[in-house]
Amino acid sequence: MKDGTGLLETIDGPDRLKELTADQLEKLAGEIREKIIGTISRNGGHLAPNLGVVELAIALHRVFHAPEDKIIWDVGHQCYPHKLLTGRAGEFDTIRRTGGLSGFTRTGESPYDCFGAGHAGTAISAAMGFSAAESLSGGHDHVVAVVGDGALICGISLEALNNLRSTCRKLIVVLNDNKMSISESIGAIPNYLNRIITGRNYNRFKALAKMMVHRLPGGTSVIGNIQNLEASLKNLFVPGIFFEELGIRYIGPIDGHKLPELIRTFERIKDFTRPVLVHVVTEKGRGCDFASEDPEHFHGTGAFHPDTGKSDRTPGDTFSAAFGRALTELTETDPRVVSVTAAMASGCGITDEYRQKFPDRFFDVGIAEEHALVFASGLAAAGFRPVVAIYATFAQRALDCIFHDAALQDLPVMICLDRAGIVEDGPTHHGIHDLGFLRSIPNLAILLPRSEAELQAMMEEAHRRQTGPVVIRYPKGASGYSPDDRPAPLEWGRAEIRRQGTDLVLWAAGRETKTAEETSDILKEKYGISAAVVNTRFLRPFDRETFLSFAEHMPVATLEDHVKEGGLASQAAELLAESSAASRSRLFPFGWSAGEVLPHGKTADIRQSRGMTPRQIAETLAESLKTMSDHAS
Ligand SMILES: Cc1ncc(C[n+]2csc(CCOP(=O)(O)OP(=O)(O)O)c2C)c(N)n1
Repeated sequence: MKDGTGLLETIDGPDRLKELTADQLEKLAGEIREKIIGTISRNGGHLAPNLGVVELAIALHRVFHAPEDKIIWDVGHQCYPHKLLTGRAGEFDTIRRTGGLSGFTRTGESPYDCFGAGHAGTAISAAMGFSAAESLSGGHDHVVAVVGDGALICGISLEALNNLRSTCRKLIVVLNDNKMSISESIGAIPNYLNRIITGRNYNRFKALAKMMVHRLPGGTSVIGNIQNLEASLKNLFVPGIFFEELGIRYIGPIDGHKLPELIRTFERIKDFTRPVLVHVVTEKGRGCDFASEDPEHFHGTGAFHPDTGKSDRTPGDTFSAAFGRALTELTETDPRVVSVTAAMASGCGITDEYRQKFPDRFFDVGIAEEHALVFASGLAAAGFRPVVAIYATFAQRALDCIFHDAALQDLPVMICLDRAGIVEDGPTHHGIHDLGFLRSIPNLAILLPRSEAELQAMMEEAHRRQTGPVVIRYPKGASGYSPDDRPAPLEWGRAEIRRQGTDLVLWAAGRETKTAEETSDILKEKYGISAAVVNTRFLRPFDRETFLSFAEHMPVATLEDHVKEGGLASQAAELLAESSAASRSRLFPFGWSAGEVLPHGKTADIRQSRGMTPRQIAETLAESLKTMSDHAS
């Protein structure tokens, strides 16, 4: 090591941190920030959350002894400094790339990732599991859960806090409070935390009282009385009384960028024999001007210029943007329309302008998917027309609410599922199981737009005729259809025949209609096979008539960006099984396999490696048709 430069390269594990001086630790923090900015500028990823926890990760790994001590990062999106400090600096350039490090904690990746994550609000419960296991097995290792202020308000986190004192003798919760979820944290608990941070009255009062008492003759003997007074005043305005009342010792707020203070605090509390919450105040995007100035944009980002934060990509149209446009139009034209999101406004295409224009009709309930769905159901029951914007994978949290509250009561809630299909972030974020869950729920219509324009048309139509709950699901990004490609008028429950064919029908879900059209082109050009293409449009109510009219005469291939089990392929198989077409038709399902945990990485790579490109699908189908005709002759 020369003059403290290149320190990061020498960090082969957290033990190395224990040898460094205070100055070296500060230097290391700078190097970690540089490494993260440089790497994420190329690979994309969660920038601002990670820049905010550099000192916190250093302090935790300096004081605790992972992997024996367990450090559990909620969501896991802020685990980059943790990865850099736990022997993964050498591979860090591969983060989020195909075959590279995951952008979240993942148990298979390292013993230091003791619990995998991706969805918010699980760290305290998981840490409680580790802590209870320590007690049961007579162990003495420490367990630390690091939770953001956004994730703290998740139902699971609050359920865990409620259960903490009665279940765990020892556990450390680090509350990483940067006042931000993806957007600003809102609600009573974030407000309360904010009051603790800004409310200096109590601290001032305490310091003043102590000073005055010491100056009094015999002052020290009065200290006992003052402490009694303090105990009663605590109930009025001590910071953290909320946690104290739950049986959790509250420490803080402390500056999350002052390493000595962090280290001192963790050293002091690590052997407490009751649950403790350390309230650490951090700045999202710390040390990078553009990220700290716009932490919402730089929460999760694609590639950018490392000096300016600017991106070369010209933003084209996307499904999310089309959703935002249709939502704006509906909100403008019908006073009953309101929108609800669970902390995903910007990702879902709900723009700042929309939020400013309709402040009373837009509800961001925080990371509370279950509440979002039941709240929307209440609004619908009261005569409003709620539109819920949520990512497909996070909607899984609210399945029972979709079933029990929206669907059983047949309420007009429009549930728009963004990021349905595979995404770069990996298994926790792929939206490829929703149809399997949703297709068995009564009263629920399920619509699958093939393009941005069709999404808008579906939202308008669903709103116009809506009597019960509707799910509209669409993927991240763009459809590939030109903006001039106008969808044919929608007929409720009817599929759209895109092109006729004589040898085979490619029956596609949503954007896979584009894949089917490209496949059909290749089949024609390369193999002389004439393939019809149908855009499903409605998975429920399903267009049985059109489906069977094709299946009576030709084999069917289903294409979906979803696992084959439970989605379109299952729908097709069920229909064939109950109709006479089954004896004549063959089904070739194309989609993901529920038996495999799909990795992270470029979606194009995932498609390619699983035979899901148009060229590969065409080749598979051509071979299958040939085998069929060989058997027949
Ligand atoms: C169940 C669930 N809903 C939504 C998300 C999307 N999401 C990822 S990070 C995040 C914000 C988390 O805020 P906080 O816990 O305060 O952490 P910070 O990013 O501020 O460090 C959200 C909403 C998620 N991961 N899981």
